[in-house]
Amino acid sequence: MNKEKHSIDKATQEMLMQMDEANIETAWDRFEQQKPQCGFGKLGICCRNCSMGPCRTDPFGEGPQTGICGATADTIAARNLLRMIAAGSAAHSDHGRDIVHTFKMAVESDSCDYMIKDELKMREVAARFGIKVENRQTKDIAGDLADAVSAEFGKQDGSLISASAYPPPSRQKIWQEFGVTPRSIDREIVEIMHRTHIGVGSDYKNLVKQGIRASLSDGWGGSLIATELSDILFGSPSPIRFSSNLGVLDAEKVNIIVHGHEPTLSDIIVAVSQEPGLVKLARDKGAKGINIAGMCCTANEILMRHGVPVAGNFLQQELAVITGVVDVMLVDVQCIMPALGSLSNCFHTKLITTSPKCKISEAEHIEFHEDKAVETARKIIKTAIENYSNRRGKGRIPKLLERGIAGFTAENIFYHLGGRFRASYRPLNDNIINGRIRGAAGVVGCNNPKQVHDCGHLTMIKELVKNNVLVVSTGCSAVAAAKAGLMRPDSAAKYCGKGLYEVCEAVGIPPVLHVGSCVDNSRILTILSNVVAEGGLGDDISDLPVAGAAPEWMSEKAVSIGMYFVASGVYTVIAEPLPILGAPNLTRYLTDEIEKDLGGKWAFETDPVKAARMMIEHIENKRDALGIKGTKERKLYDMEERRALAVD
Ligand code: SF4
Ligand code: MSK
Repeated sequence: MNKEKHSIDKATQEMLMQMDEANIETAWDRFEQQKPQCGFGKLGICCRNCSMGPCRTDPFGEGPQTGICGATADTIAARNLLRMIAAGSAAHSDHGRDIVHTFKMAVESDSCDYMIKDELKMREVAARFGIKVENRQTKDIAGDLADAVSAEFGKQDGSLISASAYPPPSRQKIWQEFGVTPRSIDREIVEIMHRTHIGVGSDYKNLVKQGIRASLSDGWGGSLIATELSDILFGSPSPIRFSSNLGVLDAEKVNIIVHGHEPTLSDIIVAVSQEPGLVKLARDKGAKGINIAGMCCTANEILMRHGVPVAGNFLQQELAVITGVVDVMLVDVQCIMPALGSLSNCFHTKLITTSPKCKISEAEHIEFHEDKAVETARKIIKTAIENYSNRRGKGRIPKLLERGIAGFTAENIFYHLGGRFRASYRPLNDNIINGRIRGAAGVVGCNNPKQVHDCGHLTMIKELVKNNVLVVSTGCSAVAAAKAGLMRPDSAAKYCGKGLYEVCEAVGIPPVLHVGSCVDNSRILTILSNVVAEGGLGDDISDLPVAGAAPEWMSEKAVSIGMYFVASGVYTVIAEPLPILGAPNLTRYLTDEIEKDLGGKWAFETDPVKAARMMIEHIENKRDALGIKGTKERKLYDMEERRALAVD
């Protein structure tokens, strides 16, 4: 096996060799079995939205140019794209809804296992949602906030409060004039399903508008609510040390991997795993303790708040089981490969599903209910402890892990960039204006066996920081960066250009800032809004020298994320093209003309160095438009010059 062809992560390569020797198939093997993949599907020009079909159009212009109902390639591809956005937006927003339910329960019940951990943030968020906070009890404010955020999902009139409370006014005006201000979270998703039904709209631009509106209801709505309420309920993150990669598994301890996306169960699992009674039980069974590690975005949630080690990103989930030391793989929702079911049956690992939304036939199901959170967590941990003695041998854990710092948020960046007594985005804006930092890039998203695992993320990030672009990262991209040491502050000396290095060195931050899970892309939106509000870099997000990228994306959530970044004014480059290339007008619109409407646009580039250079070129063009093209050295005044300074 040419393992380098699959991954640049050494731990992954080591495990792939083991899987090959043991003749166990992985996502990479199944990807090979799928080749050649369907060309019509890739181009987005097959439709099965009614039973007259399935239909397809001929991209070479020789065969049919419409489906049976007359839908053109542009219509078909636009409808398919919208349905991807609906699914992605639904996944994020349903996650948000579950957090709202837990928050409501915490507010209403005195005997609940959850409580408000960040009261200050609760008051700030409540004020943003227009709730009176002065001279009121926490419980009363929280009750009003729970009602307000709950209503965002299903309200029938008006528009999302968060979409007018968080983005810059200029951005809100653009959305209003273009007619894409999100109205309510569920409504936009439902309307996508309506509009893409046979015989509703066929104008691709009008269809895309609804995709934009639904994506905005995700980024500035459902995802934002998930982030804000998670901080309130589980505590706002602050910079925290952590370790990452499969080497965080411990052969001598009971290992539980929490995998998926939501923090509600995993946060409790972390707390309960430290109960002396359970630790003693593990010791009685011959283990040295209980080791919790994360996978995918559940990992990012508990890493950001508790420093829980991360075992890996999306393409490493199967590899973790094959180490033979995972006693329980505990999953909630999203990004969980069905293959884990049959795979864990080949090992002693117990795969436990917990959500009624996500059952896997070969898995044990222990349903999680927030009102019995601690009780359920104890049961799951006991199951893992019992299973420890079923291990077959010592297992094989790659001795590879890396350390770093995570836990950056829109709020605490204030302190790191401004110093404890000068909490402000001013130093960040000043360093962008003076050119030490050329701009910022959000590098986010998944892994995809179409790309060499982690290679797209790391190659792009290294090219960006070398050119003095500060990187913020979420999801599996953040895990890739962490495993490669890019979240160590000392990595700035190795990878950054001079200006960015000086800033990282002075402030003590790594060149890649981990800002959380997939729903926490909303933190990036808030950071961009704060940078605009600080002043000096234009009036709108589209004026900023910033860009976004998802170099190894695979999930429908990534399509929604990309669309809300584009619709917020951000140039967004992805590797695998959106499945629209068979629709020439739609492709031209999304990769070019949409910029006139919304200030952002899509680009597709599989070469991560080329993609990074496209982002850097965009950043430099934005600097040019702002009149800050060059680099200004910091001016040090002597006493005479200081006296000469005019004081108003
Ligand atoms: Fe074919 Fe139109 Fe039906 Fe799609 S909606 S399957 S293009 S007839
Ligand atoms: S987990 S959506 S593979 S980033 Fe958020 Fe990773 Fe993508 Fe899932």
